[in-house]
Amino acid sequence: MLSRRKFLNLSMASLALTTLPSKIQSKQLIRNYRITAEITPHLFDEKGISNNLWLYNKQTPGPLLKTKQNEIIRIEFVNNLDEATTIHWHGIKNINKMDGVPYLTQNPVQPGETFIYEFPLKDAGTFWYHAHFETWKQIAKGLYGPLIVTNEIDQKIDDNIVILADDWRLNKNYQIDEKSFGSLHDWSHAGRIGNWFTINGEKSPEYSITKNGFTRIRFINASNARILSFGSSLKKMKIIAIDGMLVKPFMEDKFKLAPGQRIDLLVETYNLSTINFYEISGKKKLSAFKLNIDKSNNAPKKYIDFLPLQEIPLHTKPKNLFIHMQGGAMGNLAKAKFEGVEKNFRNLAIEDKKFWAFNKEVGHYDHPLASVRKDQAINIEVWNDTRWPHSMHLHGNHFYVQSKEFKNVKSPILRDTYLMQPGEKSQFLYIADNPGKWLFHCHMLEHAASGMIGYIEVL
Ligand SMILES: [Cu+2]
Repeated sequence: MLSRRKFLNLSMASLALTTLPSKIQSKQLIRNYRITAEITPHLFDEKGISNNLWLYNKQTPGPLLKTKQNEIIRIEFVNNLDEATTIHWHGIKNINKMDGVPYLTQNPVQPGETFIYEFPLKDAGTFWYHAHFETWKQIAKGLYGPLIVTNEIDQKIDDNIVILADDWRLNKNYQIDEKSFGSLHDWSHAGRIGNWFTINGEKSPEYSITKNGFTRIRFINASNARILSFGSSLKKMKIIAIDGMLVKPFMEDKFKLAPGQRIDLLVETYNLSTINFYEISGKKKLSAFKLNIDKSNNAPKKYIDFLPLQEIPLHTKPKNLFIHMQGGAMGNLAKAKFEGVEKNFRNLAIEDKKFWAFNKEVGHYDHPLASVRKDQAINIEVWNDTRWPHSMHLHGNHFYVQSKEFKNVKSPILRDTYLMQPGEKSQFLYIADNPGKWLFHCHMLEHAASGMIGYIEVL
């Protein structure tokens, strides 16, 4: 175990290297995309077409946005829905006004309106984008897609496979179950858990990969609330990146993937002919996807070197912020403040549909948690004092956390979304080098909608 002091030194040092450039340089290449949001029919199953999905560019997942590190992405976004929406770029150290949080960083994009999102990609890695307006409904209806930023490491990779997993809730007619949107039970318990598991919109797809090659598999969990868990026919899986950030590679026989999180694996095929991946969070092991090794396509031998993060001692005393998470079913939240009024738990539930609080205050998009000065080292001390796990996400920043999520990694890792177990206390360490209002919330979307949300302002 690292001592606390050593942990802080290590964390602050590495973070100091990841400052966002203050302005976009004109020589940077701009990648242009156009994205629309619209009602789109989709065939999940031969027995019936789902005709109430909301998708980007009429496809699920939304289009793969691909850029190189240090390029600029420019997305012309058109809202063809009949409700307002916004897009959040999950995991990107974004410019605050491009972060996509309605009422906090931008006005909602109204039906028929166009909004231009334009920002530099400072980090290479696996990211995703999704709707951030009534997120619990808009993501459940399909408004999300992958955003992949590559760099020189990816040139040595033979095959890149994005695995965007979702846990839909369909009714017996194969439509998105709209009746249960806003279910008080979901909002106060584990969130909206689905009954129809897909990888890239399909059941158990298959992909072909190069023999003797390197395959990078980029897992993204777009579920509203289900904590996915993946296993495979490989004895061990090599994890090379977490939430978009490279890690010193380590092996696990299975791994969890909470809503919003990403994990990248590096698979070396050797003499195998197929590799099967399974989703193993439920009672029944589900076939997730299959890789078929194409023996006619033989990659030349090569070696990939992953540079670990630099460690330079840095002596900064962080500012401590305290987040005491309470609420939910079987919880200990007797009363909390909502919009300035203190109410007991029962009244919050009945009158306001609120169940969760940070520091005895029920949050919303423009609920301030703290104000800190730019470049201040921050230590968010989070206590999950509830009976439920929570997938805690900080916008616009990655933080160091002594993760308890893996068996075989002991040192602090960089995450933007950390899965906290009931009762767990943890510390999220980062340098607040990105000015603006950054949302901090549970990525179990029903929890965020019913109070587990607020923002940290960096001045
Ligand atoms: Cu939660």
